[in-house]
Amino acid sequence: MNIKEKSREKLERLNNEHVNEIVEMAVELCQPEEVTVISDSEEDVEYIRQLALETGEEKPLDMEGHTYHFDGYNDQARDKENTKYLLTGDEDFDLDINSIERNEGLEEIFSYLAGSMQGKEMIVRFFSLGPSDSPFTQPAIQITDSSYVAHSEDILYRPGYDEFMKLEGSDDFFYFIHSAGELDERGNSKNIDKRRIYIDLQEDRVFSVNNQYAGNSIGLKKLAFRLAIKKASNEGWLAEHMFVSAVNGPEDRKTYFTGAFPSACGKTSTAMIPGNTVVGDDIAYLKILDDEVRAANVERGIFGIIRDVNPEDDPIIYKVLTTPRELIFSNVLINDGQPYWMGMGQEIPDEGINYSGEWYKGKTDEQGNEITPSHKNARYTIRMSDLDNCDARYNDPEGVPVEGFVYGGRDSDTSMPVVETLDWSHGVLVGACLESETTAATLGEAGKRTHNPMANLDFLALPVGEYIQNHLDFGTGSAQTPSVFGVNYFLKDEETGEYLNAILDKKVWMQWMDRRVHGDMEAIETPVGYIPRYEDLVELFAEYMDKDYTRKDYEEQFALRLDKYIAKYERMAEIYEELTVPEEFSQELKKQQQRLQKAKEEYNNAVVSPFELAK
Ligand code: SPV
Ligand code: MN
Repeated sequence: MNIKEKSREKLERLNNEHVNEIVEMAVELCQPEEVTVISDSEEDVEYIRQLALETGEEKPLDMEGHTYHFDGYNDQARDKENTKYLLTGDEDFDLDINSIERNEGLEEIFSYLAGSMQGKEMIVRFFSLGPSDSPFTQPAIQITDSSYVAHSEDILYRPGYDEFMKLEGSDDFFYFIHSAGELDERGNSKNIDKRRIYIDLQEDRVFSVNNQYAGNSIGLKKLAFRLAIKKASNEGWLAEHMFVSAVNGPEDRKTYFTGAFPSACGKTSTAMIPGNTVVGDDIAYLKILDDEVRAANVERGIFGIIRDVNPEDDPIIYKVLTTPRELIFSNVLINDGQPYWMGMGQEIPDEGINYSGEWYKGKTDEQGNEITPSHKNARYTIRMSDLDNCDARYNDPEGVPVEGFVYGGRDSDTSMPVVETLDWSHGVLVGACLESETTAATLGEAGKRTHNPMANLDFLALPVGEYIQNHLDFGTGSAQTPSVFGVNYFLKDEETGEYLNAILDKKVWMQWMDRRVHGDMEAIETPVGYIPRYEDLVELFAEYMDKDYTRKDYEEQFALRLDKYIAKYERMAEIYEELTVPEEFSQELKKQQQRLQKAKEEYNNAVVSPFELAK
């Protein structure tokens, strides 16, 4: 095995026996042809950019700095089935979270990793999750045989070699060992049936093999996130699937919010509301510092869905994607040195190269399904600092002060567009009762509701009751507890099936949250929380949307759909009765049900007008 002299020196300089042991273990197991250790120097970062081109994992496009990458045809999203926690003896996570007996899992994944880097170069990189030199800093090592993974991580995460110097030999870091495994003629992972992602909470490490899609391969993204959720719970802080962004309120007032939404429920679009500024779009660490709740973006980049990014709906991102800079497109259509994607607001060619190889319009797969020109989960990888609306404090080592939490699901017939919860523990209830309806675009029955606590179901690394307890404790740990809001952008008219809100109405909801946080507007108390007064929305819609907000709009959107709410909380009670949850939480759920029952007796109606509630 060939470890280059310079690489050896870089390891020696860290003077950390734990790092050395891990690198040795990875080398012995994966048997790479050579090992390259990457520091934070520009020379090393450039080495990886070039390597990605040399290996062909990325190819250049006509636009300067732009490259594209393809994942294998069946490797286009997170593999939920084969992502498992390694658990021992009597450990068990509820909510059907996948796990495997630890020794059995280690044995299996080691057998797939054995010799997986033969003939390949093993890259060892050091990163900082969260800003470096900060109370949020979480050092992490990525070991991978994929130059695309190593390059993506450079765009998405802060460099961390210097953080490892500061560790002074400690083992307080995460590490990730990834191999794409054997490759086919297109350079894609061949043994998809042996794709595994195994999370070892005991050792703060994750092994990932036979895959390339970033959600599976990039240790620092959803794999580190799972380790962080567990660590946060042990240490009394939060790791959340949340955006962080600032509402620009009256007189240049800036108010920071964090928000959790299941996929395809408006998370990125909320973070990117025109006029607001963005700190992060995917994962936040929240800690109490100086008696305030502060949030930091774990990442410094965005791995975003490219579908429907066009000059009309997403002007800021569109501009980034169409001007020279370092960025990676994945799983889009390539034709004559140009990238194309669905919904880009421009005609797409009838042929080109895509994730299926040579592509032509009408091409079908083996099952006869039409292959779309770009995959519906095709993505771009860019830096936060590329965005015109990047918040000035996106890299602040102290984080940003959070004054409101937002939880949103996809709900066609129950939840109001915006509600402020009664207090923190009611907010925890609303977060823990998030549901999302499947759309025609996802597999399975359309309109089916799935329960997704805090939009974090896919990443929970502990029993949900412990996770909820940590949330309950966190809110009371600072002088100023953030307000908690529920939003729903997907309410429909029952008869016509039309959405009751316009896409950008969320801008008004966020402004209302800003007014509420600062005590500038009163609200109406209802059994499900505080809702806006009609006259306040008239004012906000006029100011921010230049729109007449009618009594009819208000009446339809903010009607209290009592029977539906009662049914929702019955579903939730059924789920949570089966689980071990904190008594405070069970009481909160009961109180919610009782308030709804009481309203039902009082109004004796399935639906109550907000004008009625205001009386
Ligand atoms: C998500 O699916 O929530 C993502 C993309 O942010 S992935 O990297 O696949 O997790
Ligand atoms: Mn995500």
